Amino acid sequence: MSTLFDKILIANRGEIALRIQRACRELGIRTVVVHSTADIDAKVVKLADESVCIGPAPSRESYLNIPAIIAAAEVTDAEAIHPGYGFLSENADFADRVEKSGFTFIGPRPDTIRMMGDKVAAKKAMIAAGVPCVPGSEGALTDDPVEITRTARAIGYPVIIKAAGGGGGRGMRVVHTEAALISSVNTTRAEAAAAFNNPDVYMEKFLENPRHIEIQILADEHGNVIHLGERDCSMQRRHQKVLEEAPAPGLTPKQREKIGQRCAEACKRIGYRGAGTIEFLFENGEFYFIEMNTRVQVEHPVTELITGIDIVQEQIRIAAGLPLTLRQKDVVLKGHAIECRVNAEDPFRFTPSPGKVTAWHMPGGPGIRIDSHVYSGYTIPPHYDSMIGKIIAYGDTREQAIARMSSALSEVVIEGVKTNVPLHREILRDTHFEDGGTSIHYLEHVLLRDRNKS
Ligand code: MV4
Repeated sequence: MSTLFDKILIANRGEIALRIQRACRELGIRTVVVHSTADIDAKVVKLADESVCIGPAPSRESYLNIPAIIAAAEVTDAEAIHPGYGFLSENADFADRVEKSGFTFIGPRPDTIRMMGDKVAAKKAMIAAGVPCVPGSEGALTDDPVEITRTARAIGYPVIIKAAGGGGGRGMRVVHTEAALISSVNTTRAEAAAAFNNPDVYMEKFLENPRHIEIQILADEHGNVIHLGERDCSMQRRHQKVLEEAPAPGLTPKQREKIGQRCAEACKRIGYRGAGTIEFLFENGEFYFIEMNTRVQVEHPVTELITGIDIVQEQIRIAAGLPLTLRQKDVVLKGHAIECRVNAEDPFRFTPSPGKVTAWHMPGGPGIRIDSHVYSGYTIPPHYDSMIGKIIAYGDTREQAIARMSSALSEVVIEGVKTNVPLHREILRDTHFEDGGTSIHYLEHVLLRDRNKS
């Protein structure tokens, strides 16, 4: 019997459901897995102490079905619910319903989730807490074209208009000239009203060639907050991260310490609880806050490998009301880790490639971690996202991590579906990636453009 929880319900699927289940097993906690009809043959279901089918394949009717998930927790007598990432993980109303139904939500307080979901409110909170932000409008834009024009002139073009209800690249528009300003604001506003049921938009200076660097935070209910350093997630395509690494190439210990402490201090001030990630754009040596994610992230393993901290176990301990297992001075970053997200997709056209995996051979050896729910003979359903696993390489140095990842990628055999493994092999032998520090536009605008040349 665990001193934490006896039983946790995992409200997710795929590799993260398995990751959470492994954390539970190590802590001596039984797991209830909820799944759709499309996931009956999932590995996590086979390995679960109990499982409950909560609906048909479409997410809306299963993994997003709040009453069905609460009912599953009730009938199985689970004590806590882990939402993973995506699906209901950043749904404040779900967190509310979980707690009001008498279960523990493994994540931040519902009000914190709600605040961070409103990007205008999140930015205000971060400014108040001393986190550096992108220069921009003071809160949401008014309806006054004269005032909007004045704001844009003060910031200087190009500017970017973002929806308060957006995030992750949804609901934003870059404006290069005053002539285009008001119509762009109006269009973004209309789209925001339709997509997020919130017409609020705000304005920022558009940073042309930044990197995406994010800080991992852990906060307990006793006022202890620590940061676990940063991850560089700049290698992305259409707002989908492809490869992440920690630490960020070229960041100095001084820079890391400064931004990390600012983030931890901010989380203490806002009374943050659980694991969280503060996302920044990084340009010319400066950090600019853009968003905070109130969930465990796909790329959390790279931080786990360089810190030795199990982030999912910490989430569970925090939710049980226990203090953090470490103080900031005990957090030591050691070595380098790189994660390649493996997607079932056409490596050139990027179209999804679901279906039966007829052969599945994953690499191993020193410094290689595989987080995947796939097995030989598994059928990847077409209803969910195309990520089928992650290959994570650790080394004493970035060079060693790259060498191990390159070697690992050469061992991979996946048959029956197309995957983006060829893309990862290209990235790993790219000289600019080898140098480190490429911007958020590098993969799309340079590497993929040049792919068929030379
Ligand atoms: C920006 C930006 C440039 N300047 N904000 C896209 C996702 C959302 N999290 C914020 N995003 C951006 N905000 C300013 N003021 C460029 C992006 C952006 C981006 C950010 C992170 C990772 C990939 C990106 C790809 C395109 C644009």
